[in-house]
Amino acid sequence: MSIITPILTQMEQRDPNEREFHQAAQEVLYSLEKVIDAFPAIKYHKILERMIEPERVVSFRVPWVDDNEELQVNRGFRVEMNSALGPYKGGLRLHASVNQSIMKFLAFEQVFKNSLTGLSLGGGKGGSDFSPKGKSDLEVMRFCQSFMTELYRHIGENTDVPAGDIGVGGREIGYMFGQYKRIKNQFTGILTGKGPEWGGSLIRPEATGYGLIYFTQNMMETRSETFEGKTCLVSGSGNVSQFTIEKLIELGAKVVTVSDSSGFIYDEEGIDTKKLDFIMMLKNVKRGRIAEYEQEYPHSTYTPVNAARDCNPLWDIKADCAFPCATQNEINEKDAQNLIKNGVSVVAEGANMPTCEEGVKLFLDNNILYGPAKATNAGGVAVSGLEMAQNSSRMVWTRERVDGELQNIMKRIHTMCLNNSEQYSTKGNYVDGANIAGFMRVANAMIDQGYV
Ligand code: NDP
Ligand code: 2IT
Repeated sequence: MSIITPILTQMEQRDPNEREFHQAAQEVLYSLEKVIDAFPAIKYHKILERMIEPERVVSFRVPWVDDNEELQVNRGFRVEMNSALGPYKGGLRLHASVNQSIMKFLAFEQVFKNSLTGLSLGGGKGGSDFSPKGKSDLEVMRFCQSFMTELYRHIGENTDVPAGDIGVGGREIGYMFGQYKRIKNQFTGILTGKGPEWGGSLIRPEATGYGLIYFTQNMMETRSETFEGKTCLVSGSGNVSQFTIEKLIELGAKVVTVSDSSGFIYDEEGIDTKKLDFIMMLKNVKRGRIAEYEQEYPHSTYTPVNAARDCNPLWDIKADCAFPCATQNEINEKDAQNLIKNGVSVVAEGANMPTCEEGVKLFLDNNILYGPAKATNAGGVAVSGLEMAQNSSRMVWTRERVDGELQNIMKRIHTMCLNNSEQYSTKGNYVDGANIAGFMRVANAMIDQGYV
């Protein structure tokens, strides 16, 4: 019997309701099965058993008062997964779906992603089931202040450094930073994604989307391909999607879709920079719905989400490349089949774990250039690491310097994934490559640091 079988069984028995966490852990453990025999220390030091158990999970009450002067109570989390490589690092998600399983899956993925960046970053994730959608600025501020009034005691520039994720952008980071500073009377880099005038790094807002495309360029180079003239599908319309689209336009690709949780836009003519400006204004300033794009550009079509459908029609549009940038499990098995049937040759993930297990298998079996999230979207946290470096040295780096570092980091991650896939699995299986490369660095650090 494989050594991972009892580990997975115990994990499922301990927390039977944590479906997303099981999905993330299973994928990594199946990849590691291929290296366990070559590294007996993994078994001896119980590295796998320790890695799937968070170092700490904090769950707390977040009371706040809405605009009708009614008290609301949400649940806050911080999962501090692994600190072998550095302070816990990872985003905060504010979305109605947030629960412990989603927090643990995201924190688990973050450990390997952060390891791949080559920086000194442990892994963590946090958030709340509070949804900023439809809330006033003051409601969001009161929520963020209450959230930080508990979170502040668990974080610190050398302990745990949160950042943004779904529902957390510059506005939320600002309110949380202000509350931390007020409680502690300290101006320190305890969050990344800050405003550029008060400690934020240039290029941090762009970093995840840009990094995704830099990584994909590296993958495409292995087949002597470029983005010029390629038709691309992008889902989501938030931070990651916006800068993915911006970079794709710059490289001569044609992006024909964009979406939010209510539906998607198909623009056959392609989204140009002017249309992207409209999307950014709509989503970041007006905080409106993507359906409004159709009113502004009537040649496009809007398709609302239909929960009764067994697949998402966005993924059934003929294209060369697909970039899921919204949320977990947004590509199911049928969606993956549709993408393959329509001739997609590149799938690279901006969102965390956007493809279900069966979809991942289909992409690998069909020779798709498939870039898994923990490698492809690592540019965001990598520039967060650069923000931490700037904060501790009290320096501000230029856009060109940060962008150059980001490109180098994405190139290095690509090379590492490719080399590890060739050495331990099949060359070009970036799933095994990313899981094994990310794992080895953390495992070695855990062995060096003893049984903690
Ligand atoms: P944003 O909140 O800026 O945007 C999220 C987008 O995804 C919105 O368009 C949102 O639509 C849509 N969305 C969210 N939840 C769902 C859902 N359940 N079904 C359909 N659509 C949904 O978040 P980000 O762009 O920052 O994050 C997107 C993804 O990228 C997430 O998976 C995140 O974990 C990942 N990521 C983010 C990084 C970052 O630096 N921000 C770094 C690495 C990964 P709506 O407006 O209707 O909610
Ligand atoms: O999933 C992610 O990597 C993020 N949300 C960014 C984390 C960070 O610390 O910048």
